[in-house]
Parts: sequence; C-alpha cells; structure tokens
Amino acid sequence: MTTIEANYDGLVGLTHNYGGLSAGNLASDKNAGQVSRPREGALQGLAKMKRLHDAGMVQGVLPPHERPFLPLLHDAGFTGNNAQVIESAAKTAPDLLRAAASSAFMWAANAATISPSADTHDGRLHASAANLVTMLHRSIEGPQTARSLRAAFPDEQHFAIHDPLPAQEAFADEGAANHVRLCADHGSAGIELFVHGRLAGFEENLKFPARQTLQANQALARRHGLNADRVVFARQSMRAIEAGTFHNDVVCVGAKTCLFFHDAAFADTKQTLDAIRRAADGLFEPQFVAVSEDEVPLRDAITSYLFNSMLIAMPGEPRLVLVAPSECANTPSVARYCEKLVTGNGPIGRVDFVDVRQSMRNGGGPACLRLRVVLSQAERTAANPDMLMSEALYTKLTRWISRHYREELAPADLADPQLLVEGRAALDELCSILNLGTGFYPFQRNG
Ligand code: SUG
Repeated sequence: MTTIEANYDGLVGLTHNYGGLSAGNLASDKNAGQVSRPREGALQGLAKMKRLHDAGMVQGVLPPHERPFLPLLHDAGFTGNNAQVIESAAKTAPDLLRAAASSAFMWAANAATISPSADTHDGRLHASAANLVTMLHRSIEGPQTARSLRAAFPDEQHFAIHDPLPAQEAFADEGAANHVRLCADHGSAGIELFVHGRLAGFEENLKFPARQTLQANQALARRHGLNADRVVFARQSMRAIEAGTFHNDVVCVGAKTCLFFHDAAFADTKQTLDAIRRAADGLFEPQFVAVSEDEVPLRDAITSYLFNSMLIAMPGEPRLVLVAPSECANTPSVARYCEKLVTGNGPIGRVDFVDVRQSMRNGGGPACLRLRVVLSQAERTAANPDMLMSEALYTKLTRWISRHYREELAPADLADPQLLVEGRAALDELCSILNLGTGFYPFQRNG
C-alpha cells in the first residue's frame, strides 16, 4: 500500500440547528430560525462517508462534541443544576444558548490544519487544532478537536498533534479551510498554500469578518516544520470576502497538481500563481483551472458551493473527481460549467453530486465536512482503526443515529433541558461504538 489521502468527516451533531450565528456566511444568515432536521443531516453526512469508503477511499469519523456546552454557560455566570442553567440562559441570553448548542464542529475542514510527514522537518505528520476565535460558537471547539485528533492518531512517533494557537485575534485560525496542499503524489514532498483574509493589527473596513490571519498561518508553517521554500502565503480578495467567502475553500480547492479556483479568490492572482510555480519548481508543474466571472458569476459560485467540492484522486480513475453538492446541478451557470469541465481534457474528469442539504443550509458543503489526512503506509497502520469507516461501523452508526437523533429541531427546542440528557446518553453510547473510553467528553470527566 502506498501513501493515501484519507478523509475524516465530522459527524453531524444531535443539536444541528439553524442559529444564524455566522455573519458573512450567507446560507447561515438566510436560514436563521428555520426548523432543522438533525437525523436527516447526520444520515446525509454518513451516506457521503460510506460512498467514499465504497469507492475505495480511506474514510475516518470524527465524533460530535457535547452540546449544549455547559462550560460556556457556566463561564458566563449561569449557575444551578443543568436544567436551571439551560432554562435561565434560554430566558436571559438566548444568543449565548444558541452558541453553546451549535453543531458547527461537524465542519471538519475547520477542525485543524494538517501537514503530511513528507513536508515536515521531523518526518512526522503535524496537525494543529484550530482555535476558531472569530465566532463565539466555534471558539469552544479547539480542545475537544485536539482530543479527537489524539484519539485518531495516538502514536507520537508518527503524529504530532498541536493544541490550538493562542486564543487571540492575532492568531485567528480556521483550519484547513484556508490551506491547500499540492504535490506530484501524496507521498512526495509537496507545497502548502496558506490563505489569509487579514493581517493582525490592521483594521479593515470590511462588511464581514475575515477569519484567518497571516500571523496564524506563519505560526502554523513554523510549528509544522515546513520548508520555507515550499510554502506560499496568499491573501483572499476583499471582494470575495464581502460576497460571502468566509473561508477560502468557498472559492478554491486543490488536489495533486491541480488548483481549481474562481478568478475572484485571491487579492493578487498573478502573484499567487507565480509563487506557487516557484514553490513547486523541481517537484511538479502546477495545473491551474481558473473560473472566470463570465463562466460562473461569483454569486453563483457561492450559492451553489461549486468550489466547496471535494477534489479527489479516486482509485482507478485517471483524472480527478469533483464531489460536488447537488445544488451545483440546479444552478444553470454552474451545471453548464461542470459539463464543459469534464468534456475538456483538463485535470478534472468527472463530477459526482452528493446531497448534504442539511449542512449546506448552514454554509457547509461536501469539502467543509471533511478533513484531509495524507497517511503513509506506516501512519495508516498507526491510525486508530476504531475511527475508520467499515461496513460494520456504518451499520452501527446508522442505527445509533436513528435511535438518538431528533427528526426536527425548532429554535425554541434549544431551551429544552431534555436535549442535553438525550445528547449525553447518545455520546456515552458512541464512546463504546468508537472505543473512545469513559472520559472522552468533559461531562464524563466532570459531570
Ligand atoms: O463557520 N457555519 C459554519 C460553516 C463552516 C463551513 N466550513 C468551511 N467552509 N470549511 C461557519 O460559518 C453556521 C452555524 C449557525 O448559524 O447555526 C456555521 O457555523
């Protein structure tokens, strides 16, 4: 077995809901207050994982975090028993309760930034859990994400799992959603493109927040021990952010030697592409697939999430496959573009549509739901097998979701203390399905 690229997907959580929590994420804003369908959302995510597993890909599972997250409510001064804390938060601070109840951890592309061992100085795979400090509801994810990653990749001889960067706006970090690795083969040294929306310390007059800083990206490249000549730092265009590109992966995705992006993605496209060519010099010839405003207006790219597709080298397929959200097939400019893409002789040979609509309504496409992890043969052997998809795990998780997840969740349901009780029972059971032990969640350790 050679080096492969695995996908670790976040399981959609039991409290999946439309909280309208993410300014600058147009879908989250548009669907705020709608009734969500957690069970359907979890099954859609699981079906995507199964599809890739069946196609011969290595597929991992990242467990949901505990929600509502009482430590946030305690820190904010709510006291009493669990039911009292939830009920008084619902009455006096409903925004805070929504943040504490968010299932946003499901978007695993934001969980961490990963540098494969072929790129790092010490020959280990480096992963940094993201601090996600820009959005309150996401700023509570980092420590539990680090725990999940340590469970999935326990052997320190092969894996270096870093805690999140300091929780300060100068280091605002949203994980792999702003990171692209290009390479000739997964196992050879590659180049890593880090994209930022702003520079720490400079006030930009932006309509929406830019969530990643250059300083965070520089720190990640340093901690991962990357070769500076093989790293590119590029800035998102202000136009893209203002149009709703809260992460670079809304307008750009890359795989192997191919970078697929919208013309509006980068502040300076020529400079970015030149830097990529220089970084790749001697390793491979980058292939750029740039989509113009005439072909696909930025607005359509953002609403359909064309670029939030998974771009993958599927076993047995000569060209890359774009696993795109089904919304792309229903957006005329994007559907036309996809036709043209596969009939051409470029690096992308097929488009496969998946239904992840429950996630899409909160601004999370197929690529948001997964964290890519390149694994050598030895690393694949060292990865925790209990967190990898199989027929048996798929069956167990399908049953677990059907038994524990609510069919519908309306905003008012977040005030129901029973949701916490149901969630804890479900996560206790999940710990035995995934073999995570008895102290994996804070509530199991502290009550
Ligand atoms: O951070 N949505 C997420 C979507 C993350 C998508 N990830 C990537 N592009 N990689 C976010 O904005 C909405 C939650 C709510 O409104 O209930 C939310 O957090």
